[in-house]
Amino acid sequence: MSNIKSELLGKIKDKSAVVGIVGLGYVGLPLAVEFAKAGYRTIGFDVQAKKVDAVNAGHNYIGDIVGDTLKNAVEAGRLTATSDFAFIRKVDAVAICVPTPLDKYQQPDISYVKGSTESVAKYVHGGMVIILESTTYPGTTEELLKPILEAGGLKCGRDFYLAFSPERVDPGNKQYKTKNTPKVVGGIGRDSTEVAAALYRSVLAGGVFEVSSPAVAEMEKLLENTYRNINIGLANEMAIICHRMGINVWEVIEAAKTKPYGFQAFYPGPGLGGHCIPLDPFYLAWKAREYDYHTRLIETSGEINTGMPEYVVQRAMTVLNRDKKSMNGAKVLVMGVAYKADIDDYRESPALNIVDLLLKQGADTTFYDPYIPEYRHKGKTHTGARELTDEMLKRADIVIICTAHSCFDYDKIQKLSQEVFDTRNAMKDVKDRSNIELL
Ligand code: SAJ
Repeated sequence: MSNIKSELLGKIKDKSAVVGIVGLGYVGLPLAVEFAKAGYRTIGFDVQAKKVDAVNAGHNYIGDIVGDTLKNAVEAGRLTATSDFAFIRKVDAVAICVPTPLDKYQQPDISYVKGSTESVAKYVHGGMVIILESTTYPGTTEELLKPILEAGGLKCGRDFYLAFSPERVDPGNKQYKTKNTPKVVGGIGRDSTEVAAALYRSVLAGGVFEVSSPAVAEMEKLLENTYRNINIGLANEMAIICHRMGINVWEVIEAAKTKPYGFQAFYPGPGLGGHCIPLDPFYLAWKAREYDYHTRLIETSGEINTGMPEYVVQRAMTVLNRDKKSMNGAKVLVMGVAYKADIDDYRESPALNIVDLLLKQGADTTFYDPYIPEYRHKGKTHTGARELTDEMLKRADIVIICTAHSCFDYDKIQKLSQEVFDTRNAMKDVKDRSNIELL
């Protein structure tokens, strides 16, 4: 066994390894806390001073981190944060957990990955293992990270190890958290895989699944999320077809769910939000073009999903039309702008596009979301109602449910509203259906 491998495995075994986590967001900070809790000296790196200061003050800002775990780790001196990458000199293992958004042309923006890797490369030293966790196109670790880290003369596999291990954080998920979610790891060479897997096994309880290369690990994460994107697209297309046929798509899905094998239920909605599902498949589509392959299924599903806000507004206009009202000048109340229920995240939320489309149609539009009092979208700030009053429900010509927050009183919404357009089947338990239109 090479001496750097045995040394690293030894430091993992006795927890004397110093662990660095680059990017202290919803992926990096919970991971840093897990390493600190496991007994490792952990250094968090972030370019945002406010995040660094918050961590060093023991102030938690990530919902998935419960209780005082962050504060305890900081007070025990096992977790500190910094913006100074020179501390990489002290680090034996580093995980890079930075965003991988799309740019305005729907192209992958890996500037954060590139920038972080360059910052690490400035201080990379022999005996390190470096792991990328950010969701990205297959080939990123080998084609982008490896050359940057070797630029100073070190050799991957001889002087340091390099692997990819996709983050699988599902914000707000009460059952699966960083600690107990299975982890996939693929390194450049067997030793990289083994060392990276040993590091995660020493902290995580969900099991570590080793694959033969970083590209396999990069691709499996894209399969996970493309699978969701396309199945949600199918559910949305079924909703459109069922509506035309006068069939209740929600009843159809409940019936299909009775099949105990070979079917997983996905549900229609106002569109696709979040920082993963709408974006990740386009990392794959983009890379596939380099191999002269056009990912038709992903593109079509993307068209269906991104077309849902327009479809929702069309359907709302039909409801108003039935009441001999025009959308122009109608009072519309949008309930919920978060991209999914019971969280305060509105990234890529379809509700934002629905509000814009309603405003464009001249509707007198307000929104109410207890988790999101205001949001910025396309350079504009939208401020929601501070609270939901009976008056607001009564005066609205139509109430559109965009997010099925569990804190909403759906019986009351039905009782007081003139019309409700429920795009989430959130009102499924409401008995009186007389003024409820379902997507
Ligand atoms: N959505 C539907 N119909 C569905 C499911 C979701 O319209 O049947 C919508 C949601 O309302 C939301 C969007 O799709 O707007 C994405 O929802 P999501 O449930 O996929 O939640 P995300 O975006 O938080 O996805 C994360 C992902 N986690 C990671 O990438 C690490 C994804 O892999 C998880 O499978 C997903 O959480 C999860 O299962 O909750």
